[in-house]
Amino acid sequence: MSVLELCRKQGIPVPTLCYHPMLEPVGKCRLCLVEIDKSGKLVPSCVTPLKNGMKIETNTERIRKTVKTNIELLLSSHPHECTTCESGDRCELQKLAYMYDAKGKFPANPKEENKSDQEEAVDKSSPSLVRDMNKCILCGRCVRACSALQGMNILGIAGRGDTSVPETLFNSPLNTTDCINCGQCSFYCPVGAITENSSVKEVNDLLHDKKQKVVVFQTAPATRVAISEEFGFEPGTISTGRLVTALKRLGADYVFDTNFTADLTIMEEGSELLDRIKNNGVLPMFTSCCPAWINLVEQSYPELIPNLSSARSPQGMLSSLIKRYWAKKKQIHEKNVVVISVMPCTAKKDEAKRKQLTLDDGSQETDYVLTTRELGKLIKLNSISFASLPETPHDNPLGESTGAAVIFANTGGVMEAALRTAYELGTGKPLPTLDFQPVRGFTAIKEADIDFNGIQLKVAVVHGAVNIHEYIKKMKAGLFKHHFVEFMVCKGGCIGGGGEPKSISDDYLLKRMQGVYKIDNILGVRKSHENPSVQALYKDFLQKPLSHTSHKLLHTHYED
Ligand code: HC1
Ligand code: SF4
Repeated sequence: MSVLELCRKQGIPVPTLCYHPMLEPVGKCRLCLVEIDKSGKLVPSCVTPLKNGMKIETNTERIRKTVKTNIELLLSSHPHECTTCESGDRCELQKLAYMYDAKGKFPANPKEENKSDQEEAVDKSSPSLVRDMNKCILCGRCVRACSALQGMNILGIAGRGDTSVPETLFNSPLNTTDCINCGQCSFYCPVGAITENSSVKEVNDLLHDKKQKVVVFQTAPATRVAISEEFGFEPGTISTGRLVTALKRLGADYVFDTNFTADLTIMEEGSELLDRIKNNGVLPMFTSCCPAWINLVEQSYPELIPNLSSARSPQGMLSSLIKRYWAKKKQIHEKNVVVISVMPCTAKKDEAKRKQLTLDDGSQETDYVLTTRELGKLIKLNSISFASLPETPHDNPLGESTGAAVIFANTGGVMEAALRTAYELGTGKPLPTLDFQPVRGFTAIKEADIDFNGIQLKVAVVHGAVNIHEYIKKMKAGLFKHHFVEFMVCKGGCIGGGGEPKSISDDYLLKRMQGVYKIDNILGVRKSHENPSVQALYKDFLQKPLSHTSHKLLHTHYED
């Protein structure tokens, strides 16, 4: 344990910028300074190992002065655009500047003298992210997230000293690299140097002038246990009903639930798995709901495209159903419906733009994607007091869901939900226990064997892109032989998505995960095939899983 970890555990405040509990410490920003055993030397506590009997000073005059100077040094080369910066009130540098009263005489915009360099440093090429390297403070958190957590190495520190900056190879625009849009770099950025490519303005304008449009929102499983963090609540606080009320107050005409199509995904994907097993189809079959995972396969492992389930993600399924089925039933022209999804994920913005997920006229089925963070901003912008909102249920019929759907948010959740249904439909018996522990928790690669009437079904769950690379390497070497594998690119699954609130406590992922399982436990119906609205949809419209209509509306294809 480091000195900093002890301090955090004991609740002793120590300022940090380059440190994040999920990343390897590097001792770069020189803000977490402490003095050990009155040695007269200040050392960064994040890389100082704890020793028995150590005397640690965290708050001497010298420490306070040095930390303040180091913050002022950062501010001297940082643009003063705090009032308009996307990072807003979650900027860690801004908070520290206020706390340490860092008020040096700084140039208003230190890089002003060279406007073209300044503009060149802003990369807006990605559908998911914006990189403004003028605001970079060189903490290296984005680089560590991209390399150590994701194994992607899209960003690296280029140059030396004052001119060094995290860059892509040859400083190419992000959309020309193999970036998978996971947004982990934006999640870990403590300032506004990497942010989501925001749709807040367009959505806000639309909500204030709907121009006869019917505005329909959909809410992803993971958003309901994280949105409240934007308003100061503990991670994992369940806010499903308040989330719906907030969207209605913002002007939503309908709020449907992505969880509904998570249940539908289980019906389609589960049937596809049983079909592949029965008919010697391509195995292992891979889940297809994580859009950054799809990007990874298409860009880096195209030979594995046949292994991907053809089922669209729940976001893709729901937008398709809203425009192609529900709107028709309501006698609303699909062109007059605007679908906005609220997602924990920046890659969903990229998914929404896939040409496979457009209407016949080429318009997007999902018109806008807001991350959980963006929704927090939109709610604040419209002076809605989230904490005091009453609860409203989702609209139906595309808003009814089960416990199996909500656990999609956690690593292992898609697998557990699939097993609850596939086991019962395949064997005629329910799973001995619905809480399927072998696929739960934060172990990088989880494996389980399930006895399917004498056939051993071998499954695995992998989360975090760095572990996915490892899994694929071993699978290709013949070390893994599974029938069905769940892949989620972010650590913890969607609860750790790149668009989730930027919590920095040590246990925010665990708390979100527990919140999700709590919802599953309190819901009366916990198996996707028992969702009455899903059953009715098959009866009235889709007929059966993998039917012609299902294929048209709920499935997709991939391209390298
Ligand atoms: Fe996810 Fe999914 S679970 S991918 O993590 O399959 O983003 O929450 O919405 O689409 O349902 C994300 C979450 C989400 C989809 C579902
Ligand atoms: Fe790396 Fe993901 Fe950021 Fe792309 S979005 S640069 S892959 S961390």
